[in-house]
Amino acid sequence: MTSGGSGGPSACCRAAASVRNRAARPSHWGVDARAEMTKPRQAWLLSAAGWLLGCSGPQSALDPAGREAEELALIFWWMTAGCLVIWVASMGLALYAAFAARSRSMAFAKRLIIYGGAAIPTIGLTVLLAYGLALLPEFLAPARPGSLRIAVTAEQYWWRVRYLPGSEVTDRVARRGPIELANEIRLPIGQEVEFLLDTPDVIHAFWIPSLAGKVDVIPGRQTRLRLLPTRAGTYRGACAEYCGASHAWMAFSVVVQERAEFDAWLAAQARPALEPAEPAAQEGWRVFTANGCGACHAVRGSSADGVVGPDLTHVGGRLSLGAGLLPNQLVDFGRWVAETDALKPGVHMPAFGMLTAPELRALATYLESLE
Ligand code: HEC
Ligand SMILES: [Cu+2]
Repeated sequence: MTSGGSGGPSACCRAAASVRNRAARPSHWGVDARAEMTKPRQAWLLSAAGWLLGCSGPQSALDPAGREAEELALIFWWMTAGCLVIWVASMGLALYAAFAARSRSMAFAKRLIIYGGAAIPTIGLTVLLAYGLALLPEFLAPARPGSLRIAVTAEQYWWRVRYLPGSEVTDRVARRGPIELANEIRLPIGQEVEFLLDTPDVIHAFWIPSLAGKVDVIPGRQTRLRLLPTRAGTYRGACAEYCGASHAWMAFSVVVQERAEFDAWLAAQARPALEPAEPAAQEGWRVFTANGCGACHAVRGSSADGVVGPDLTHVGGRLSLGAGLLPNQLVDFGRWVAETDALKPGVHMPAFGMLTAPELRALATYLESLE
């Protein structure tokens, strides 16, 4: 994981590392160590095991933060439990066959094959299939009228995000046209949302493991995903279908927040950019226009109105740069512009390596000021 999510190793890796560290301490070997295993330590180990199994974190289908993800996680646990029962039964039979003192009749062997080999697996799999399929119509049903609708376009290698007008949530702040941003989605907690997914290039897949299942994004077709976030937090989404050289650098953040916080954020996103006030930022705007950045990028409220690349109106306020590639900070704006293709292979933005250091700094100051 790079930026955008939680920096550093995930909870599971941390837990595994500290299990290793403890095991490596000499005093924990031998009888003493076992005697030393007090209640709190047992509890700690149990919870560490829970972490290892559950793999919590901002991008885990087993740590659900939404209605749909909870239902999917439940299927997973039922299947795991079912598999465990089948495994124990099979092992038991194998041991019985190997060590049984006396042989059984042919009739017994036949019954075992018919029930254990055909009937029980057929019933088990049918029940599982019915359970899984029964959830599908609900997952695919359109959201209630008036629900928040967000159009997400998968591009090589970033996500164009547009909050569509016509919902109770968006109509408070903007009545005309969608509100556009990139690589970041914010959602009000407890509100149903429908994503309308499309792409102009190749097949991608839209996946926020903490919130819902994975949906393919297919050229020439619109696919949909409905979900309801239930827990506030910052989650990580990713492209889950190989789409080219920088497929692995196509992440996005999903921030689930309280309604009031969300409303304030959306209202800010709807506003055009402010004129650069400081001299350094003004110089940056000059570099921006002189180098034709506005041919591909829009900064609402300015003359830049390109549509090829991400809308930069509020780029300074986003959680990351380049679809989860770099943290959003001054030095990284400069690096992004000067070494684009080295940082992100196959990217559809030319690198501006010919810009001087002061020009890059001014440009970065301008972009960072677009909050
Ligand atoms: C030919 C079109 C094109 C031109 C010209 C261009 N860009 Fe880009 N830019 C893109 C594309 C496409 C992306 C998305 C790349 C990705 O993440 O895969 C991008 C991404 C960015 C990002 C990251 C945005 C985000 O939300 O992560 C910044 C910042 C940026 N460009 C700044 C600039 C600046 C400054 C210039 C001029 C010096 C410039 N671009 C010129 C196409 C262009
Ligand atoms: Cu991809």
